[in-house]
Amino acid sequence: MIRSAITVSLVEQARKGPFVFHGDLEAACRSAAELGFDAIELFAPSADVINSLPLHALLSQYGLSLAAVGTGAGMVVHKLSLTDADSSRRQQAESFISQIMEAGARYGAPAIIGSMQGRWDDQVNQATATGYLRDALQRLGHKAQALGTVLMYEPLNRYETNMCNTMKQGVELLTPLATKSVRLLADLFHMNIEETTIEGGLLDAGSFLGHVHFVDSNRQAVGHGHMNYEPIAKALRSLDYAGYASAEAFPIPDAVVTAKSTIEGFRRWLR
Ligand code: LER
Ligand code: MN
Repeated sequence: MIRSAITVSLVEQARKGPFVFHGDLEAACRSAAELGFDAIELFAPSADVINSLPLHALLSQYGLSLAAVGTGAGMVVHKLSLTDADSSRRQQAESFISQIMEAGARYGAPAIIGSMQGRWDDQVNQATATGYLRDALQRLGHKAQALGTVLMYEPLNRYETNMCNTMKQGVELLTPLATKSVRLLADLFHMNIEETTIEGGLLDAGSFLGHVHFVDSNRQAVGHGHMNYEPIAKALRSLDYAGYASAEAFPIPDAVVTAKSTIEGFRRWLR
């Protein structure tokens, strides 16, 4: 069974980012629970912040799970990436992710690597950057396994990375790893830009598929753009996908409308 989740950001620098709820964790949990979501996905400034939150109490009070924890603050706030030319910056990036992984694992939640994959450029060529990324994913994947969790790797559209843009490239990146604990995150917004068909991309991900960012073509809530969900739902069913469909959407016109449209879309297409 697919479970529903909705994003909450506590990162001041990501106020304008594609997260449904911003700033107030308790209000977000209350709304998510009232609307019937199974879980929240948390975007926090650091592991220390996650560890200082009354997360356990809020999740149990509102009957929610933690679907995943994002690591993008490492990039947004500190400009860290796993493919930086400077080895000490790469190390800092990996340690930032590692700590968020530990914080999430306390709640059974995997960490997500999206923007922290960085990009190749004049200073680090494609092969070198791919090697840096693969080595880091391998170490982090082993760590995830030791923590009893997995790590989600997210291909992004071409305007956000040049590492992996499609699910097929993601599979090629992950297949040589000695760990099976790194999975793919399929974000429908990025896939709408990069894949020949979104359902084809999901089938390419196949057994690597671990998490879905459930959103419309314009990064608004499901139903607010021109995405065709019927073949997407069919592809997810054919994969027996049983992870989260998490709303990573702009709160347009506001968080409550976005959350309501998402849960309606979730019930229509994925339940
Ligand atoms: C991260 O999940 C992602 O999809 C990024 O594009 C957000 O900016
Ligand atoms: Mn995403």
